[in-house]
This record gives sequence, C-alpha cells and structure tokens, in this order.
Amino acid sequence: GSSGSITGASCSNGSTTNVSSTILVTSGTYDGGCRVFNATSALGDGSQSESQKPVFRVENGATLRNVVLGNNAADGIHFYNGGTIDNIRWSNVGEDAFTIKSSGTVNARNITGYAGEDKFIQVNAASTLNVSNCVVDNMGKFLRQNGGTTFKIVVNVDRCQISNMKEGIFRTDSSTSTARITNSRLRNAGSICIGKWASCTSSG
Ligand code: ADA
Ligand code: CA
Ligand code: CA
Ligand code: CA
Repeated sequence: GSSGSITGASCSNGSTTNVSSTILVTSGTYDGGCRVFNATSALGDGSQSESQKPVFRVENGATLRNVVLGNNAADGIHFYNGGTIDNIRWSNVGEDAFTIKSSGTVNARNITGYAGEDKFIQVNAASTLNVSNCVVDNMGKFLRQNGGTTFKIVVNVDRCQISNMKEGIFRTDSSTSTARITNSRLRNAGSICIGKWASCTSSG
C-alpha cells in the first residue's frame, strides 16, 4: 500500500467561538466553518480530570466537520450511537480527544491531534471505529479500550502518521477486540499492540 498522502486536517484557524455548554450534533451535518472552538471552565480545563464535559456530542450517525479545537479542548468529542467527524484538528488535546460512549460505527477522517497527556481515542462501548488520514503527535497512546472491559471493538486505521507516543498505539484488556493499521507512518510511536487483542496487525 501507499502512505504518500497523509495530510490530516486542513483548516486554517478562523475566528474563535467560546463554548460554555456542549454543542449537540444530533442529525445531519454541523459545519464549523474552520472556526476555533475553545472550551470555557464550564466544561473543564483540558487537564487529566475525568469530570470534564465534551465540546461536541455527535449522535445517531450525524456528522461534524471543519472544526478546530482550541487551547482548551476539555473532554473533546463524545459519540453516542455512531457518527462521523471530518476535518477536525485538536491543537491541544484535553483529557482525551474523542470517546465512543455507546455502541455504533464511528468514522473519523482527515483529523489531526497534538499535545495530549495520555490518550487520543477512548472507547467505552462495543463499536466499530474507522480512522483514515490522521496525523497524531506527542501523547501517551493513540487508542485505549476502557480499562478492564471485555466487550468487542473493531478498529481500522488507514493512512495515519503517528509520532512520539510515550506508550504506544493500540491498548485493550479484551481478548475479543481487533485492531489493524495499514498504509501508515509510525515514528517513535511505541508498541503497536498492547494487551490481549484477538487480532492486532500492521501492514503497508
Ligand atoms: C478513564 C477512567 C474511565 C473513563 C475514561 C474516559 O479510563 O478510568 O472511568 O472516565 O477515562 O472516558 O475518559
Ligand atoms: Ca480519561
Ligand atoms: Ca475522557
Ligand atoms: Ca494537552
């Protein structure tokens, strides 16, 4: 395969919108117009505190696109019952970048994330996650299935550049979950597969 066209998100920063209550995306498409969405303290401070709220909540197959998360990204983006994100950049990942909160299929394409303390993606429910064209740099790990959970997740990652992970790329405690990464560039990305994965592969 080819890893030649890995660009991540492509927005130039637009004007800043301060977010004091989670923006709900419940149907159709929410187009952020490349504005910078910056959480206020009402959502959290972007630290490792687990009590923070997301900046966006995407539900029921809806799509969120063309968004820059600003210096305070709080608990990022939450998905319920599946959804799509397209052209999203986290300038400074908060507690984590996005979380699958209930079952469904999540598609994340053309995304970029920088400067996380720990996780980029957190998966808290049985689900399928398809990630394509991502650039992720400088955090603990790319993806974590919630610690101690044994439901099945299916993770497909294609055309990603992942660099400077302190721990690694995929971590689970579930022996039924699967992960694969294809057509990607890994630089100082730690261990690819951490934990019990039924299947965990890297190719291309
Ligand atoms: C940690 C924490 C979980 C949950 C998760 C998350 O793994 O132990 O309870 O809060 O983070 O969704 O960020
Ligand atoms: Ca967490
Ligand atoms: Ca979180
Ligand atoms: Ca950060």
